[in-house]
Amino acid sequence: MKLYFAPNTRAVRIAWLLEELGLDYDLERMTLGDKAMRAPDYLAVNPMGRVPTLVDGEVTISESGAIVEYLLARHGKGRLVPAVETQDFAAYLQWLHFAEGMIMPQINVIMVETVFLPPERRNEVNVKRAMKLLNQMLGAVDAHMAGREFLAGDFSGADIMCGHAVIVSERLGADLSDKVNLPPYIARLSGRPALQKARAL
Ligand SMILES: N[C@@H](CCC(=O)N[C@@H](CS)C(=O)NCC(=O)O)C(=O)O
Repeated sequence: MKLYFAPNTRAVRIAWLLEELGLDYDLERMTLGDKAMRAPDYLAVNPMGRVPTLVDGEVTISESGAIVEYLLARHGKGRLVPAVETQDFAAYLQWLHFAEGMIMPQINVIMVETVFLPPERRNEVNVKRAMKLLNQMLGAVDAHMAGREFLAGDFSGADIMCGHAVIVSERLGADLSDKVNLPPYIARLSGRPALQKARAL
């Protein structure tokens, strides 16, 4: 298996999962913003020129949430997914998809408007709106986490997807002061050796 990876990106999710599962993989290390990500040989692997991408034999797959579901279905041997007949399974799907569907769109706007655009093209209104929405989304995670250690029963792929989005939100300066359940959740996830390994890649 080969993981196209760049540090401090969504590719950390996949390295984290591979480490949790103890699967062997080769790392194709890239750098965000580097020309190599738009080079024809990489565009042949991922036409968006983005990371993560996973190549597993004949399979090439991108989209971090899809890769998480693929790896767990194909190589997970039942680990890190609640049983389908339990209520936790619905929670697992909901929070796994909440990451890219509801949290990361706000992060994208904040990154574009505070880092990627040249100062003269940045729009403060967009940042404020994205921060407000981000706060609402994190509020939903916080409310769900009351009395829970993880999003869907035991630690699962949902924590890798949504937990990573929560960690990134905190790093970007999201206000967690009224979200009592999120700092301990972040600490719980950050203590996992598999995440520490993925972050050090
Ligand atoms: N929804 C995609 C997003 C992929 C994505 O945008 N990745 C970013 C890094 S976090 C990227 O490769 N950006 C490079 C670029 O925009 O040139 C996923 O979850 O995998």
